[in-house]
Amino acid sequence: MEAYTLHLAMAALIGASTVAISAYFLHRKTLSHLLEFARAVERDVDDENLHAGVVAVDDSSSSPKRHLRKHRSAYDRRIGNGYYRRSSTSLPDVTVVDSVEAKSGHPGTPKINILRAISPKSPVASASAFESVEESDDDMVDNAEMDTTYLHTNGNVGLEDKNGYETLPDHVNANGDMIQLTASKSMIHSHSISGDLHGVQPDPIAADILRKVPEHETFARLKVTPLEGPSPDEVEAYVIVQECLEMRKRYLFREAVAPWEKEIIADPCTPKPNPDPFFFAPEGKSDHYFEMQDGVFHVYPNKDSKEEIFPVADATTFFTDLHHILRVIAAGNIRTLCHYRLNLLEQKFNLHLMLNADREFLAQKSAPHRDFYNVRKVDTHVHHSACMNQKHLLRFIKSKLRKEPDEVVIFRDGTYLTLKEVFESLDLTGYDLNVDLLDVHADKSTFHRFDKFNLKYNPCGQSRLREIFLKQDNLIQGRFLGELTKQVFSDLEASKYQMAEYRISIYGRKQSEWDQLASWIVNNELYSENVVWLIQLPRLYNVYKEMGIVTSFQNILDNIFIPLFEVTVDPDSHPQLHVFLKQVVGLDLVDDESKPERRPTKHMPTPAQWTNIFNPAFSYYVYYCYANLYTLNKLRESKGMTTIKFRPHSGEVVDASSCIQAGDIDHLAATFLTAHNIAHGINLRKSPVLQYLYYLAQIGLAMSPLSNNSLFLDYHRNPLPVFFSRGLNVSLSTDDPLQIHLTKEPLVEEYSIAASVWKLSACDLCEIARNSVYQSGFSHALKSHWIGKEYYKRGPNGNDIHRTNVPHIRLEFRDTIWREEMQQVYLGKAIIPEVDK
Ligand SMILES: *[C@@H]1O[C@H](CO)[C@@H](O)[C@H](O)[C@H]1NC(C)=O
Ligand SMILES: CC(=O)N[C@H]1CO[C@H](CO)[C@@H](O)[C@@H]1O
Ligand SMILES: [Zn+2]
Repeated sequence: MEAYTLHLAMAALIGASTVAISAYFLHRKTLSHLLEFARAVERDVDDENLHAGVVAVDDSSSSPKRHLRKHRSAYDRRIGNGYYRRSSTSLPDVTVVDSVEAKSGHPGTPKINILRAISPKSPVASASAFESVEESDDDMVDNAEMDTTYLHTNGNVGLEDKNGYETLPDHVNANGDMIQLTASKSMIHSHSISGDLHGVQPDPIAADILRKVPEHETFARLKVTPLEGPSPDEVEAYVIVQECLEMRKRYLFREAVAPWEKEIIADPCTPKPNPDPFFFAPEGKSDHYFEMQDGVFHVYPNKDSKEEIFPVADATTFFTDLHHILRVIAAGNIRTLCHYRLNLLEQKFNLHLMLNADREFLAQKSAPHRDFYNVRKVDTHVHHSACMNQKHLLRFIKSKLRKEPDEVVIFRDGTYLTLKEVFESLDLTGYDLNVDLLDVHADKSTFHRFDKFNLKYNPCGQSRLREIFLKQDNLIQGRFLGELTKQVFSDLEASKYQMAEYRISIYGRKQSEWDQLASWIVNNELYSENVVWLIQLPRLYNVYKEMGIVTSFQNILDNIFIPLFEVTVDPDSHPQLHVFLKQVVGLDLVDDESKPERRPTKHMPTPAQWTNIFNPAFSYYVYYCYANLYTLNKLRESKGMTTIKFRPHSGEVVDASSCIQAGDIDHLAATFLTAHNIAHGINLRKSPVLQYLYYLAQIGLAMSPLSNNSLFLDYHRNPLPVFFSRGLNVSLSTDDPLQIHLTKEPLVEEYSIAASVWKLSACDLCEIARNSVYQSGFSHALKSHWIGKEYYKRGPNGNDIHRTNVPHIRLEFRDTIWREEMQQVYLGKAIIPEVDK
């Protein structure tokens, strides 16, 4: 402290010396004998103290002196030269003077002498001392300081002075004490608007906002402490909830080595785009041997080994666990408890908003550059066959009809037809075509009618146009769809901040589907830094069975998984597929969830035994896809390849009859155990227990309120805003832009409507956008770049407001509440690692 005071004193000393030239003239009389003294002092002070002075001025903003000077200089400049002396009267160099006094122990004369005495000594030298601090406007400050010193130490100003400072009020000159008083006031004031006011005069409010360090945001924290611990009944219920969470942990596939441990990203500047995404280098075959047993592939290190290396829970265990979860979900006391906890979560969020919404808003303002428009958002759920908007499709059809009328595009009724002939056969010209005629939009007639909705995939109600333009396995090898897709990609790239995960179908009718799809991707060079792929499997066993394409459910599993295991063991066997799989991040299950189905029992027929004409239940599909994918991922990971997450559609359909069947609840229970995240999940609103479990496990939900609007649920009844308030891990997605959206940026349309209907704030939108990046399957490097270097850490530690525009306040709130909730459920014994793996 003492050293600090000394620094300050020296700073004052040097500052004073610059301006003391004028004092020199004013106080010529006393100069000569003071000069001696000054020289004596200076000999001691000289070099090192000059440095000390520099340090003091350079010191942190905690030095009151610095604030004052800066503030003063700006103020002086503003009011103009003629007035600066007036302000100088209130300059609080008193502090400094006082400390000199205190130090020297001689109030009065000695310090005056020091200050004065230096004045004749080379002012150039002292000025240069200040230049080294890069304060160009210090001259004025120095003058001002001099004045104060002068006034303070000598109340009797000479007549010549009075003339010089005509504007000074008399009493100021007359009374040093009074000046001192003013000075301390101004000190307080200047503290409040302290800051870096170099050069320009910024708007004080904007400056105040921008200067705030987001990490140090303060906000009203909620501390809700129940008076007493949970009752024995509640403890029992919590233990059951714990068991469910632990069960999910046993099932879920997670990388043994997390991506951020594998690949350390020191500098998350824009990752370089992959120059050659379709490059294939032969990698050779590994010894792994795989074999199908009861519907699940088992992997062995080699053909002779009997030791299975990636075991996964068997079907009986899964269905037993599923039944356990279903029983838990139905138990009355657990339902009541979860319902209560969920409501409490919602109210806590509301309270948080009431207390802190303004601060969140301020924090967002303080993040330079970022706003909702330039935070990254991923469309986490969109079907590739409907990824373009209808106007785009229409324009594309017209341009093809104009530019390539003679292209042979289809084989129908024994003849090959050119594009022109197709339109003639439909009795249409390019000019006739309009969006209404295209008729791909969902409307009232599709509400609750999935069959009709799928008809809408056919432009003009014509499966011919669909086959030509929206299929990849047609006469032109999907060239048109490829071109259309590329246009969609370049629109995305132009938007820069929007990404998409397109879901594209594999049906499981034949094994060659994978190679066809991969070669379509590779031959059309469908690659974009803004896009990754998901594979969707339509649950259509019964249809294929009826058509005689398959004999048992096992056929479908073989068709889907054999090529995947082959290419993983030996990439050279399907080079294009190997390259394509690097861009595939997830596996999805799709179909009409409103179809009635029978709840599986614990002992189900194996897939090979499943030869009847009925479609297996959703959870049956889920188990076999999950189990094979789990084994596949383990194998891929062990070989350093990318993995494919299980991300099915689930809990989508709201159907009156399903209340009785509770089939949709089965879906959500099955995906609770097995899925990385799910699409939709709106039926969670019907089951408080599942909703609570999805909250605790923070399972991602990719919700599409507009899409479900046209199909199953009115927009205003969509549970998204409630889920969001409660802290479920939700993102917004478009699902089917071709049928649903009207603008060129369907994802922004989705956000925009959600924002206006549900009054979501900019902070809410940015939080949802951030969630969408988490839920997506983009690479670790891209995620680091998009949402922050340490994004994988929990809560505010993982946030970078400069990238996400989400205030720490919000994430700290979410994290605190979630931790409290986990402790509640685990009865204070939850172990929550810093990093979620
Ligand atoms: C949200 O879900 C995704 C997976 O879908 C997960 O990676 C992410 O960590 C979750 N968010 C939180 C806050 O746990
Ligand atoms: C429409 C809907 O309910 N949302 C889901 C919502 O509906 C569409 C229809 O495909 C589904 O495809 C979505 O998956
Ligand atoms: Zn969908």
